[in-house]
Amino acid sequence: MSSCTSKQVLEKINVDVKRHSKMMKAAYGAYENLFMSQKNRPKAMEYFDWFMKEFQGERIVEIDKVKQQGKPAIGTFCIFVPEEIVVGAGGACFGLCGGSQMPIADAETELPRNICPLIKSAHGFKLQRTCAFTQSSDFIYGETTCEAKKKTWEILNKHHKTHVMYIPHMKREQDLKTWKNEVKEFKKHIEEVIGRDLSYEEMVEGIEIINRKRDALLRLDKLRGFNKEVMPISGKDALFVVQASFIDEPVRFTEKVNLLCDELEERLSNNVSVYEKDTPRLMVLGTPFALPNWKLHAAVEDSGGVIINEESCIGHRYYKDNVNLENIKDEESLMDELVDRYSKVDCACFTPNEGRVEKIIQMYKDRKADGVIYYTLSFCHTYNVESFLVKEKLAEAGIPCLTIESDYSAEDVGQIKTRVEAFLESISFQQKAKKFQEGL
Ligand code: BJ8
Repeated sequence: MSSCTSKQVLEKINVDVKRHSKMMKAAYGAYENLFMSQKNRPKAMEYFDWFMKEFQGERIVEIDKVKQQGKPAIGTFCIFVPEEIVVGAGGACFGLCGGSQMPIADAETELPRNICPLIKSAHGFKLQRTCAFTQSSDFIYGETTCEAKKKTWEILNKHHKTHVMYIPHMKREQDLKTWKNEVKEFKKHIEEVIGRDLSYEEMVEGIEIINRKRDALLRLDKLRGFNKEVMPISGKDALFVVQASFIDEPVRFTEKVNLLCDELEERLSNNVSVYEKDTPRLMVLGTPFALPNWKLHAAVEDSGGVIINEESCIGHRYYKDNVNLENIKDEESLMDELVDRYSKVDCACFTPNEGRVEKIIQMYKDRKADGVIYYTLSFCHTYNVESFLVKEKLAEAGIPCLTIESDYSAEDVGQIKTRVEAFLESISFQQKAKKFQEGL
């Protein structure tokens, strides 16, 4: 597909093409600096390098074709929206832009300054018309997970058709019943776009496609972080793959991730590591890393550490559970299994959110990690408050933890790097002291 065609599509969906092209140049420049300068990258990352260049170009042309066939294109901000239903209808379900500082000043003309940067960034992208995914959406599906989000949808709806899914904040029986009705309503909205009922078989197919995508991501997660001596891929590259999972075509994406995993398996058996054997291996816990938020990963990996897992919605929380197809025999049981799968998401919007801490400790043990960073986007109250309970348990388990609260601006880059360096130094010191003691 020629770039001229991409441009025509961008114009058709009313993207501010000039501003969009400036933004994409800046984003791609940052990607070249941070990603393509890395040494010894897996060859299979070439596809993802191409995707970074084309996700707002050829991918948008692809989505436009989907729409021309009368199939849905749905924009989301949260992993609670059941993408299986959209994919079952032959449509495209994608996460909207929300990881850049660039549109925030525009967003602050309508939103308060002191709310989470993810929401402001996403809203600003709409005001500027610089996210081709937002512009492609038949409608946006918001949810009631946090205060700032649910109020923003009322304002966003003035600019772009926005439906809101009610996500309960508890997981009692009555909450799950309400949730099931919300999933059914979501299906109705998709049927309105396609102008017919969605069949049971189509929904099963959607589930199969997305299950396979999550399986591939889980495979990558294990290959990336379970070996203490060999790190076959950098944390930055693995993060980008997960970020791409929210916008790429799922069947092709799954195939490319599995090819990458094949290569990583080979690297593991041949001891090909991108970092030295004693590099401190960290897990990151907390809020999502929307594309192109690479700030923390860059700080860690430029300071001599490596990130081996994100306990985040752009990460393990997204792909850890699949829909159980074995229990599905009709549409009602299919809806039950969807709700069952989605209610396993341990977002801090739930109270209580039991199980998250135990899961984190288990993940830490499985990976034999050396420390964790509890990362919260500024003004995300749920994750910020919940960090107290998580850190308490981590301390009991003797797990080193650094807390970082940040936004998308460049202002605190130096400060974060200094704190990360000090954290990595203290981990290395403890490791050396342990080895010395063991040698005595
Ligand atoms: S399931 S984490 S994607 S809500 S927008 S809650 S960072 S203040 S994104 Fe999330 Fe769904 Fe939960 Fe995951 Fe905080 Fe910001 Fe709100 Fe946020």
